[in-house]
Amino acid sequence: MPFDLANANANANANANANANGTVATAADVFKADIGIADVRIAQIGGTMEGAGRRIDASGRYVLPGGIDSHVHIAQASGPGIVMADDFDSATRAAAFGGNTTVMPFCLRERGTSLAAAFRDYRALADGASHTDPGFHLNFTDPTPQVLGQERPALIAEENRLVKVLMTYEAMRMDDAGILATTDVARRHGAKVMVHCENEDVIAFLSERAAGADDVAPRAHATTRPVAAEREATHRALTLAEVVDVPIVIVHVSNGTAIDQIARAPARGLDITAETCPQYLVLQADDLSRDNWEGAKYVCSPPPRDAAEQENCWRGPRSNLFDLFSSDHCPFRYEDVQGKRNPAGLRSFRHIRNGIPRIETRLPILVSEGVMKGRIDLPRFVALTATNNAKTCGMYPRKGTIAIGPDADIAIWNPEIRRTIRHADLHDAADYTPYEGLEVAGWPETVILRGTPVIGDGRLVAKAAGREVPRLG
Ligand code: DUC
Ligand code: ZN
Ligand code: ZN
Repeated sequence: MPFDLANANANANANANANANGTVATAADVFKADIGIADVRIAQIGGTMEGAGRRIDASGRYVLPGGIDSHVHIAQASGPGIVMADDFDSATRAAAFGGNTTVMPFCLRERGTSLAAAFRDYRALADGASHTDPGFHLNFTDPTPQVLGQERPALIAEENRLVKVLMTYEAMRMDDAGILATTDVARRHGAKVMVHCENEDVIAFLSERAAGADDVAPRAHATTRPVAAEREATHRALTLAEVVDVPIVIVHVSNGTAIDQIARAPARGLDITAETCPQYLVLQADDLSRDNWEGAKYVCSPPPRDAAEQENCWRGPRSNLFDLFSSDHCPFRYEDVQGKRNPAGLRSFRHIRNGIPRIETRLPILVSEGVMKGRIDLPRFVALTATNNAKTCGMYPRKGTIAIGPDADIAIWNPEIRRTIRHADLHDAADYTPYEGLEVAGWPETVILRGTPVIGDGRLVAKAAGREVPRLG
Protein backbone atom coordinates (compact mmCIF):
# COMPACT_ATOMS: atom_id res chain seq x y z
CA MET A 1 0.00 0.00 0.00
CA PRO A 2 1.50 3.38 -0.92
CA PHE A 3 1.57 6.13 1.67
CA ASP A 4 -0.42 9.13 0.50
CA LEU A 5 -1.78 12.30 1.93
CA ALA A 6 -5.51 12.12 1.53
CA ASN A 7 -8.33 14.55 1.23
CA ALA A 8 -10.58 13.44 4.02
CA ASN A 9 -12.97 16.33 3.67
CA ALA A 10 -15.33 16.87 0.79
CA ASN A 11 -14.99 20.64 1.17
CA ALA A 12 -11.25 20.62 1.18
CA ASN A 13 -9.44 22.85 -1.27
CA ALA A 14 -6.87 21.97 -3.89
CA ASN A 15 -4.15 21.47 -1.28
CA ALA A 16 -5.91 18.40 -0.04
CA ASN A 17 -3.84 15.29 -0.39
CA ALA A 18 -3.73 11.66 0.52
CA ASN A 19 -0.89 9.40 1.56
CA ALA A 20 -0.30 5.86 2.74
CA ASN A 21 2.13 3.25 3.90
CA GLY A 22 4.70 5.33 5.69
CA THR A 23 5.89 4.86 9.24
CA VAL A 24 4.37 7.68 11.24
CA ALA A 25 6.06 8.80 14.45
CA THR A 26 4.91 11.17 17.15
CA ALA A 27 6.63 11.87 20.45
CA ALA A 28 4.66 8.98 21.92
CA ASP A 29 4.17 6.38 19.19
CA VAL A 30 5.33 4.79 15.97
CA PHE A 31 2.57 3.37 13.76
CA LYS A 32 1.58 2.69 10.17
CA ALA A 33 -1.31 4.79 8.96
CA ASP A 34 -2.51 6.93 6.10
CA ILE A 35 -2.82 10.60 6.90
CA GLY A 36 -5.50 12.81 5.41
CA ILE A 37 -5.14 16.55 5.08
CA ALA A 38 -8.03 18.88 4.55
CA ASP A 39 -7.00 22.40 3.66
CA VAL A 40 -4.24 23.25 6.14
CA ARG A 41 -4.98 20.74 8.89
CA ILE A 42 -4.57 17.04 9.52
CA ALA A 43 -8.12 15.71 9.18
CA GLN A 44 -7.80 11.95 9.27
CA ILE A 45 -5.38 9.31 10.50
CA GLY A 46 -5.97 5.79 9.22
CA GLY A 47 -9.01 4.38 7.46
CA THR A 48 -10.17 4.86 3.89
CA MET A 49 -9.27 8.19 2.39
CA GLU A 50 -12.56 9.02 0.70
CA GLY A 51 -12.19 11.48 -2.16
CA ALA A 52 -8.48 11.69 -1.82
CA GLY A 53 -6.89 14.25 -4.12
CA ARG A 54 -3.15 14.43 -4.50
CA ARG A 55 -1.33 11.39 -3.15
CA ILE A 56 2.23 11.12 -1.90
CA ASP A 57 3.75 7.69 -1.79
CA ALA A 58 5.63 7.28 1.46
CA SER A 59 6.42 3.58 1.29
CA GLY A 60 9.52 2.84 3.30
CA ARG A 61 9.61 6.43 4.57
CA TYR A 62 9.31 8.01 8.01
CA VAL A 63 6.43 10.44 8.29
CA LEU A 64 7.27 12.91 11.04
CA PRO A 65 6.05 16.26 12.30
CA GLY A 66 7.87 19.06 10.51
CA GLY A 67 10.88 20.14 12.52
CA ILE A 68 10.64 23.21 14.74
CA ASP A 69 13.98 24.90 15.14
CA SER A 70 13.32 26.91 18.27
CA HIS A 71 16.72 28.63 18.40
CA VAL A 72 18.05 30.33 15.28
CA HIS A 73 19.57 33.69 14.40
CA ILE A 74 18.52 35.17 11.08
CA ALA A 75 19.35 38.65 9.75
CA GLN A 76 20.04 39.60 13.34
CA ALA A 77 21.32 43.08 14.04
CA SER A 78 24.30 42.05 16.17
CA GLY A 79 26.52 45.12 15.99
CA PRO A 80 28.11 47.63 13.64
CA GLY A 81 29.47 45.99 10.48
CA ILE A 82 28.25 42.55 11.47
CA VAL A 83 26.20 41.10 8.64
CA MET A 84 24.74 37.64 8.85
CA ALA A 85 24.89 35.50 5.75
CA ASP A 86 21.21 34.61 5.75
CA ASP A 87 18.07 36.62 5.34
CA PHE A 88 14.67 35.02 5.91
CA ASP A 89 14.47 33.74 2.34
CA SER A 90 17.75 31.82 2.38
CA ALA A 91 17.59 30.67 6.02
CA THR A 92 14.06 29.34 5.83
CA ARG A 93 14.65 27.77 2.42
CA ALA A 94 17.60 25.87 3.91
CA ALA A 95 15.48 25.02 6.96
CA ALA A 96 12.74 23.55 4.76
CA PHE A 97 15.25 21.47 2.80
CA GLY A 98 16.40 20.14 6.16
CA GLY A 99 12.92 18.96 7.19
CA ASN A 100 11.71 21.99 9.15
CA THR A 101 8.38 23.77 8.97
CA THR A 102 8.85 26.35 11.75
CA VAL A 103 11.87 28.40 12.76
CA MET A 104 12.18 30.72 15.72
CA PRO A 105 14.70 33.57 15.50
CA PHE A 106 15.51 36.30 17.98
CA CYS A 107 14.74 39.94 17.70
CA LEU A 108 17.80 41.67 19.15
CA ARG A 109 18.49 45.38 19.28
CA GLU A 110 21.16 47.57 20.75
CA ARG A 111 20.68 48.73 24.29
CA GLY A 112 18.64 51.88 24.62
CA THR A 113 16.64 51.46 21.41
CA SER A 114 12.99 50.52 21.17
CA LEU A 115 12.55 46.77 21.13
CA ALA A 116 8.91 47.18 20.09
CA ALA A 117 9.93 49.14 16.99
CA ALA A 118 12.75 46.71 16.27
CA PHE A 119 10.34 43.85 16.63
CA ARG A 120 7.93 45.36 14.09
CA ASP A 121 10.82 45.90 11.63
CA TYR A 122 12.17 42.44 12.19
CA ARG A 123 8.81 40.79 11.69
CA ALA A 124 8.48 42.70 8.42
CA LEU A 125 11.71 41.11 7.17
CA ALA A 126 10.13 37.68 7.53
CA ASP A 127 6.83 38.64 5.99
CA GLY A 128 6.52 37.28 2.44
CA ALA A 129 10.07 35.91 2.50
CA SER A 130 9.75 32.79 4.66
CA HIS A 131 9.53 29.24 3.36
CA THR A 132 8.70 27.95 6.84
CA ASP A 133 6.46 29.51 9.43
CA PRO A 134 8.40 31.93 11.63
CA GLY A 135 7.85 32.56 15.34
CA PHE A 136 9.84 35.15 17.25
CA HIS A 137 11.67 35.44 20.54
CA LEU A 138 12.61 38.67 22.27
CA ASN A 139 16.17 39.29 23.39
CA PHE A 140 16.44 41.62 26.41
CA THR A 141 19.73 43.41 26.91
CA ASP A 142 18.97 46.50 28.98
CA PRO A 143 17.20 45.83 32.26
CA THR A 144 16.83 49.43 33.41
CA PRO A 145 13.83 50.19 35.64
CA GLN A 146 12.43 52.42 32.90
CA VAL A 147 12.64 49.72 30.25
CA LEU A 148 11.39 46.95 32.50
CA GLY A 149 8.57 49.13 33.79
CA GLN A 150 6.94 49.94 30.47
CA GLU A 151 7.63 48.74 26.97
CA ARG A 152 9.01 45.30 27.60
CA PRO A 153 6.32 43.99 29.93
CA ALA A 154 3.76 45.10 27.36
CA LEU A 155 5.67 43.21 24.69
CA ILE A 156 5.82 40.05 26.77
CA ALA A 157 2.14 40.25 27.61
CA GLU A 158 0.91 41.10 24.12
CA GLU A 159 3.24 38.88 22.18
CA ASN A 160 3.48 36.05 24.67
CA ARG A 161 7.17 35.64 24.00
CA LEU A 162 10.04 33.77 25.51
CA VAL A 163 12.53 36.27 26.84
CA LYS A 164 16.20 35.62 26.23
CA VAL A 165 19.00 36.99 28.37
CA LEU A 166 22.72 36.65 27.80
CA MET A 167 25.30 36.27 30.55
CA THR A 168 28.10 36.85 28.04
CA TYR A 169 29.03 39.25 25.19
CA GLU A 170 30.17 42.57 26.62
CA ALA A 171 27.61 44.72 24.79
CA MET A 172 24.66 42.49 25.62
CA ARG A 173 25.38 40.67 28.85
CA MET A 174 23.30 41.06 31.97
CA ASP A 175 24.66 41.00 35.46
CA ASP A 176 22.84 39.16 38.25
CA ALA A 177 20.80 42.23 39.23
CA GLY A 178 19.64 42.61 35.64
CA ILE A 179 18.77 38.94 35.36
CA LEU A 180 16.79 39.06 38.58
CA ALA A 181 14.86 42.16 37.49
CA THR A 182 14.19 40.77 34.01
CA THR A 183 13.16 37.32 35.13
CA ASP A 184 10.86 38.85 37.71
CA VAL A 185 9.07 40.79 34.96
CA ALA A 186 8.90 37.59 32.90
CA ARG A 187 7.43 35.72 35.86
CA ARG A 188 4.74 38.32 36.43
CA HIS A 189 3.65 37.98 32.81
CA GLY A 190 3.82 34.21 32.71
CA ALA A 191 6.82 34.09 30.36
CA LYS A 192 9.73 31.69 30.40
CA VAL A 193 13.29 32.95 30.38
CA MET A 194 15.91 31.55 28.03
CA VAL A 195 19.49 31.96 29.21
CA HIS A 196 22.86 31.77 27.46
CA CYS A 197 25.12 30.66 30.29
CA GLU A 198 28.79 31.66 30.17
CA ASN A 199 30.66 33.77 32.73
CA GLU A 200 31.71 36.91 30.84
CA ASP A 201 34.27 38.02 33.43
CA VAL A 202 36.07 34.68 33.16
CA ILE A 203 36.06 34.98 29.37
CA ALA A 204 37.28 38.60 29.43
CA PHE A 205 40.06 37.71 31.86
CA LEU A 206 41.25 34.71 29.86
CA SER A 207 40.96 36.62 26.57
CA GLU A 208 43.15 39.43 27.89
CA ARG A 209 45.68 36.89 29.09
CA ALA A 210 45.66 35.06 25.75
CA ALA A 211 46.03 38.31 23.80
CA GLY A 212 48.92 39.33 26.07
CA ALA A 213 50.68 36.08 25.22
CA ASP A 214 49.99 36.58 21.51
CA ASP A 215 47.73 33.55 21.57
CA VAL A 216 45.32 34.98 19.02
CA ALA A 217 44.51 32.16 16.58
CA PRO A 218 40.93 30.76 16.38
CA ARG A 219 41.66 27.98 18.89
CA ALA A 220 41.95 30.60 21.63
CA HIS A 221 38.20 31.17 21.29
CA ALA A 222 37.73 27.72 22.81
CA THR A 223 40.42 27.95 25.48
CA THR A 224 39.13 31.31 26.71
CA ARG A 225 35.56 29.98 27.05
CA PRO A 226 36.25 26.92 29.21
CA VAL A 227 33.77 24.42 30.59
CA ALA A 228 34.15 26.05 34.02
CA ALA A 229 32.80 29.36 32.70
CA GLU A 230 29.70 27.60 31.39
CA ARG A 231 29.24 25.43 34.47
CA GLU A 232 29.41 28.35 36.87
CA ALA A 233 27.02 30.46 34.80
CA THR A 234 24.59 27.56 34.46
CA HIS A 235 24.58 27.11 38.22
CA ARG A 236 24.08 30.84 38.74
CA ALA A 237 21.26 31.11 36.19
CA LEU A 238 19.49 28.19 37.85
CA THR A 239 19.97 29.76 41.26
CA LEU A 240 18.54 33.09 40.11
CA ALA A 241 15.57 31.35 38.49
CA GLU A 242 14.99 29.44 41.71
CA VAL A 243 15.01 32.64 43.74
CA VAL A 244 12.62 34.41 41.37
CA ASP A 245 10.57 31.26 40.80
CA VAL A 246 10.44 31.53 37.02
CA PRO A 247 10.56 28.75 34.39
CA ILE A 248 13.99 28.68 32.77
CA VAL A 249 15.30 27.37 29.46
CA ILE A 250 19.06 26.74 29.39
CA VAL A 251 20.21 26.88 25.78
CA HIS A 252 23.10 25.21 23.93
CA VAL A 253 24.49 23.05 26.73
CA SER A 254 27.94 21.79 25.75
CA ASN A 255 29.35 19.68 28.56
CA GLY A 256 28.82 17.19 31.35
CA THR A 257 29.32 19.44 34.35
CA ALA A 258 26.69 21.90 33.10
CA ILE A 259 24.42 18.89 32.61
CA ASP A 260 25.07 17.87 36.22
CA GLN A 261 23.77 21.28 37.35
CA ILE A 262 20.69 20.84 35.21
CA ALA A 263 20.08 17.30 36.47
CA ARG A 264 19.95 18.53 40.08
CA ALA A 265 17.60 21.44 39.44
CA PRO A 266 14.19 19.69 39.31
CA ALA A 267 14.71 18.35 42.84
CA ARG A 268 14.85 21.99 43.97
CA GLY A 269 11.49 22.61 42.35
CA LEU A 270 12.74 24.36 39.23
CA ASP A 271 10.74 24.31 36.04
CA ILE A 272 13.68 23.74 33.73
CA THR A 273 14.00 23.01 30.03
CA ALA A 274 17.43 22.28 28.54
CA GLU A 275 18.70 22.34 24.99
CA THR A 276 21.70 21.05 23.12
CA CYS A 277 22.72 21.49 19.49
CA PRO A 278 24.47 19.45 16.76
CA GLN A 279 27.87 21.09 17.20
CA TYR A 280 28.25 19.61 20.69
CA LEU A 281 27.63 16.11 19.37
CA VAL A 282 29.83 16.09 16.26
CA LEU A 283 32.37 18.94 16.43
CA GLN A 284 35.35 19.33 18.76
CA ALA A 285 37.54 22.16 20.02
CA ASP A 286 40.34 20.67 17.90
CA ASP A 287 38.39 21.78 14.85
CA LEU A 288 39.27 25.35 15.85
CA SER A 289 42.94 24.46 15.38
CA ARG A 290 42.59 23.77 11.65
CA ASP A 291 45.27 25.25 9.44
CA ASN A 292 45.15 28.54 7.56
CA TRP A 293 42.70 30.18 9.97
CA GLU A 294 40.10 27.59 8.90
CA GLY A 295 39.46 27.07 12.60
CA ALA A 296 37.41 30.28 12.35
CA LYS A 297 34.71 28.24 10.62
CA TYR A 298 34.05 26.50 13.95
CA VAL A 299 33.95 29.55 16.20
CA CYS A 300 30.69 29.53 18.11
CA SER A 301 29.69 29.91 21.74
CA PRO A 302 29.89 27.91 23.85
CA PRO A 303 32.66 26.31 21.80
CA PRO A 304 32.65 22.63 20.85
CA ARG A 305 34.53 20.63 23.51
CA ASP A 306 36.28 17.22 23.32
CA ALA A 307 35.29 13.61 22.65
CA ALA A 308 34.44 12.95 26.30
CA GLU A 309 32.12 15.97 26.42
CA GLN A 310 30.48 14.89 23.16
CA GLU A 311 29.62 11.63 24.87
CA ASN A 312 28.42 13.51 27.95
CA CYS A 313 26.17 15.63 25.76
CA TRP A 314 24.39 12.50 24.52
CA ARG A 315 23.16 12.04 28.10
CA GLY A 316 20.68 14.85 27.54
CA PRO A 317 18.95 13.59 24.38
CA ARG A 318 19.18 9.97 25.50
CA SER A 319 17.49 10.53 28.84
CA ASN A 320 14.81 13.06 29.60
CA LEU A 321 17.38 15.55 30.86
CA PHE A 322 17.13 17.63 27.70
CA ASP A 323 13.91 18.60 26.02
CA LEU A 324 15.20 20.49 23.02
CA PHE A 325 17.59 19.92 20.16
CA SER A 326 17.95 23.15 18.18
CA SER A 327 20.48 24.40 15.66
CA ASP A 328 21.54 27.82 17.02
CA HIS A 329 22.02 28.63 13.34
CA CYS A 330 24.06 31.81 13.21
CA PRO A 331 25.57 32.07 9.74
CA PHE A 332 28.55 34.13 8.66
CA ARG A 333 30.37 33.75 5.41
CA TYR A 334 33.98 32.61 5.65
CA GLU A 335 35.59 34.28 2.62
CA ASP A 336 34.09 37.67 3.28
CA VAL A 337 35.39 40.94 4.71
CA GLN A 338 32.22 41.16 6.79
CA GLY A 339 32.33 37.51 7.74
CA LYS A 340 34.72 35.15 9.51
CA ARG A 341 37.74 36.53 7.66
CA ASN A 342 37.06 40.17 8.42
CA PRO A 343 40.30 42.17 8.80
CA ALA A 344 40.20 42.32 12.60
CA GLY A 345 39.17 38.67 12.79
CA LEU A 346 42.29 37.73 10.85
CA ARG A 347 44.38 39.40 13.54
CA SER A 348 42.67 37.95 16.61
CA PHE A 349 40.11 35.34 17.61
CA ARG A 350 38.34 38.08 19.58
CA HIS A 351 36.99 39.56 16.36
CA ILE A 352 36.04 36.40 14.50
CA ARG A 353 32.31 36.41 13.89
CA ASN A 354 30.73 34.16 16.47
CA GLY A 355 28.40 31.53 15.10
CA ILE A 356 28.10 28.84 12.46
CA PRO A 357 25.55 27.82 9.82
CA ARG A 358 23.61 24.68 10.78
CA ILE A 359 19.90 25.11 10.07
CA GLU A 360 19.66 22.53 7.25
CA THR A 361 21.88 19.92 8.86
CA ARG A 362 20.36 19.85 12.39
CA LEU A 363 17.78 17.16 11.72
CA PRO A 364 19.80 14.93 9.35
CA ILE A 365 22.62 14.87 11.91
CA LEU A 366 20.31 13.80 14.74
CA VAL A 367 18.52 11.23 12.57
CA SER A 368 21.85 9.79 11.48
CA GLU A 369 23.87 10.01 14.69
CA GLY A 370 20.92 9.43 17.00
CA VAL A 371 18.20 7.31 15.41
CA MET A 372 20.22 5.33 12.86
CA LYS A 373 22.98 4.60 15.35
CA GLY A 374 20.46 3.47 17.96
CA ARG A 375 21.17 6.18 20.53
CA ILE A 376 17.60 7.47 20.49
CA ASP A 377 14.36 6.17 19.00
CA LEU A 378 12.03 7.95 16.59
CA PRO A 379 9.59 9.24 19.25
CA ARG A 380 12.47 10.75 21.17
CA PHE A 381 13.73 12.37 17.95
CA VAL A 382 10.28 13.87 17.36
CA ALA A 383 10.06 15.07 20.94
CA LEU A 384 13.46 16.78 20.82
CA THR A 385 13.05 18.41 17.43
CA ALA A 386 9.38 19.32 17.18
CA THR A 387 6.96 18.43 19.98
CA ASN A 388 8.89 19.80 22.95
CA ASN A 389 9.90 22.85 20.94
CA ALA A 390 6.22 23.58 20.25
CA LYS A 391 5.32 23.03 23.89
CA THR A 392 8.15 25.19 25.22
CA CYS A 393 7.28 28.02 22.86
CA GLY A 394 3.49 28.01 23.30
CA MET A 395 2.65 26.50 19.89
CA TYR A 396 1.40 23.09 20.93
CA PRO A 397 -0.78 21.33 19.78
CA ARG A 398 -1.21 23.50 16.71
CA LYS A 399 2.41 22.69 15.82
CA GLY A 400 4.79 19.85 16.60
CA THR A 401 2.69 16.72 16.33
CA ILE A 402 0.71 14.47 14.03
CA ALA A 403 -2.86 14.24 15.26
CA ILE A 404 -6.28 15.23 14.02
CA GLY A 405 -6.62 19.00 14.10
CA PRO A 406 -3.05 20.42 14.12
CA ASP A 407 -1.48 22.21 11.17
CA ALA A 408 -0.46 19.69 8.51
CA ASP A 409 3.28 20.31 8.93
CA ILE A 410 4.88 17.05 7.90
CA ALA A 411 8.32 15.90 6.80
CA ILE A 412 8.68 12.64 4.90
CA TRP A 413 12.11 11.15 5.42
CA ASN A 414 13.88 8.52 3.39
CA PRO A 415 16.03 6.54 5.84
CA GLU A 416 17.81 4.83 2.92
CA ILE A 417 19.44 8.00 1.63
CA ARG A 418 23.17 8.12 2.34
CA ARG A 419 24.76 11.51 1.90
CA THR A 420 28.06 13.14 2.46
CA ILE A 421 27.33 16.65 3.65
CA ARG A 422 28.74 19.21 1.22
CA HIS A 423 28.03 22.90 1.38
CA ALA A 424 27.57 22.90 -2.38
CA ASP A 425 24.40 20.83 -1.83
CA LEU A 426 22.98 23.01 0.96
CA HIS A 427 20.74 26.04 0.58
CA ASP A 428 21.84 28.67 3.08
CA ALA A 429 23.72 31.77 1.96
CA ALA A 430 26.92 31.01 3.85
CA ASP A 431 29.87 29.72 1.83
CA TYR A 432 30.76 26.71 3.98
CA THR A 433 29.37 24.15 6.37
CA PRO A 434 31.22 23.06 9.51
CA TYR A 435 30.00 19.54 8.74
CA GLU A 436 31.67 19.27 5.31
CA GLY A 437 32.43 15.60 4.63
CA LEU A 438 30.24 14.19 7.40
CA GLU A 439 28.46 11.03 6.24
CA VAL A 440 24.81 10.86 7.21
CA ALA A 441 22.05 8.31 6.77
CA GLY A 442 18.53 9.63 6.24
CA TRP A 443 17.35 12.85 4.60
CA PRO A 444 13.93 14.47 4.16
CA GLU A 445 12.49 14.23 0.64
CA THR A 446 9.11 15.91 1.03
CA VAL A 447 8.21 18.72 3.42
CA ILE A 448 4.64 19.90 3.77
CA LEU A 449 3.76 23.24 5.36
CA ARG A 450 0.15 23.66 6.42
CA GLY A 451 -0.98 21.15 3.81
CA THR A 452 1.09 22.43 0.90
CA PRO A 453 4.27 20.69 -0.22
CA VAL A 454 7.22 23.07 0.05
CA ILE A 455 9.91 20.53 -0.76
CA GLY A 456 8.99 17.71 -3.16
CA ASP A 457 11.45 15.02 -4.17
CA GLY A 458 14.27 17.16 -2.87
CA ARG A 459 13.26 20.33 -4.79
CA LEU A 460 11.67 23.61 -3.71
CA VAL A 461 8.14 23.44 -5.12
CA ALA A 462 6.31 26.38 -3.56
CA LYS A 463 6.60 30.13 -3.15
CA ALA A 464 7.52 31.53 0.24
CA ALA A 465 4.26 31.22 2.17
CA GLY A 466 5.41 31.16 5.80
CA ARG A 467 3.07 32.85 8.29
CA GLU A 468 3.93 33.91 11.80
CA VAL A 469 2.78 31.34 14.31
CA PRO A 470 0.53 32.78 16.99
CA ARG A 471 1.42 31.75 20.52
CA LEU A 472 -1.23 29.88 22.37
CA GLY A 473 0.22 30.05 25.82
N1 DUC B 1 26.30 31.34 20.03
C1 DUC B 1 25.44 32.22 20.49
O1 DUC B 1 25.26 32.34 21.67
N2 DUC B 1 24.81 33.04 19.66
C2 DUC B 1 24.95 32.98 18.30
C3 DUC B 1 25.95 32.08 17.80
C4 DUC B 1 26.58 31.18 18.75
O2 DUC B 1 27.35 30.34 18.39
ZN1 ZN C 1 23.64 31.85 22.90
ZN1 ZN D 1 21.96 31.43 19.83
